[in-house]
Amino acid sequence: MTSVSAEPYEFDLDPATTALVVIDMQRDFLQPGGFGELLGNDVSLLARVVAPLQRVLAAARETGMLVIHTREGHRPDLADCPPAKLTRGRAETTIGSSGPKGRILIRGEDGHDIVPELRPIPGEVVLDKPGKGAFYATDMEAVLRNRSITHLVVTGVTTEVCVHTTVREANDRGFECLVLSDCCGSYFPEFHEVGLRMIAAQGGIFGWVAASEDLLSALIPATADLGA
Ligand code: TIU
Repeated sequence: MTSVSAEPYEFDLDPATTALVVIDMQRDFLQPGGFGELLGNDVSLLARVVAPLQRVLAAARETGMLVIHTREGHRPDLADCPPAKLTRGRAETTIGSSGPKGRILIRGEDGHDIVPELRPIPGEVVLDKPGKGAFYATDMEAVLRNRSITHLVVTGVTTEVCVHTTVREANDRGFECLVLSDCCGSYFPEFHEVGLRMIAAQGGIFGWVAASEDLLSALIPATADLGA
């Protein structure tokens, strides 16, 4: 068992029953010409998440933690895309439209895939989701229960949208969630800050929040044990 210094108090985890969840680190959200930019956002704001997340991903791989990468997107025929999601924003260019990285938010297209710096390796779970939460219309819960996972370290983008929705879904299903503040990002810095505060407030109403350094310093002894 490893104890991570966190808000509102320490988060105890066992790497064997913990999954690192990396949410939607896709070109469509992080690079120009994708869904994030289509929504009117400055996508460069998310770049700061990549380097700390690379370090956490390396530590999770080292300690043998289950790693789950999610991708938000839809079938090429859009059969799984609610009309409400398609028409929201009244933009002419929308989900399924052609862009510089292929069709926007469509599975199999360049923009839908994970940025190269965080590319999944064999043995890691890549979970495609049509909504904002990782549990809605996916086999996320089955994947976690089959591996006896009870704790989640949640990272990715965006803090107040897909990260928050996933943490709320996980919390209601009984999973303990630690959100890493510098491994999540938003197009709205103020939403990021307040979104994190919302999670840890009220005694940890949805979970815990820590900086990646706090997780890494707690995992280092576990990493050393593996090599012993
Ligand atoms: N728009 C926005 O902030 N986010 C999304 O649409 N999806 C995710 O957060 N992945």
